[in-house]
Amino acid sequence: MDETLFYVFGISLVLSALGLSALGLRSESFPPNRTAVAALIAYFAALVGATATFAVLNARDAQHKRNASQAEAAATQPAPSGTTTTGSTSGTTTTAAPPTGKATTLKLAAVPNAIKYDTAQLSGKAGQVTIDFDNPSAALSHDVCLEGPSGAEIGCSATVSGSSTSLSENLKPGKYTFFCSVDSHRQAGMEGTLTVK
Ligand SMILES: [Cu+2]
Repeated sequence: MDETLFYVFGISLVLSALGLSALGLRSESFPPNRTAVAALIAYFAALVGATATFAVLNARDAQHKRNASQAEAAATQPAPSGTTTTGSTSGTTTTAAPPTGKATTLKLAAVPNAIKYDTAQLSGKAGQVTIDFDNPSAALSHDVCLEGPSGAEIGCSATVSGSSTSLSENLKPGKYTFFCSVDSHRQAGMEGTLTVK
């Protein structure tokens, strides 16, 4: 909306009113006839109407601009940190929180005919953790035992050769050690770390 139009009509109205009153005060014969009166009335009515119209349009335009800039500001502004943090945190928590009692099953195997596991790193979620252990060597017996973060032994699977077994324990978050308790297999390096989150 062009604001100058509003001022043009407004100023014209004021000047016309001043000119008309000057004419009316000076001249006895003014207005000269009915047609002139009607024309003057129409002229003023048009000017007043136009001025009012543009005043309204300008006001509406300004309001729109205010609304737009407010909306823009709201969009640009980072959403209230409280809301964002709460939203994302609760979302993450729902997915990442260790639901107590959720079972994890891990695979572990002995390297054939060696005093060695196939991995030194296992990880699982807090709750019931089961280690499925496979020992393919018929001539070498192995088992899998768990030691807690404090170094206390938690439990051992059966000792197997050429077959599988499993060890299942309810574990809290922490770092555990899994190892083979047969002979001096652990000392030979048959151990690893189980990380529970
Ligand atoms: Cu062993």
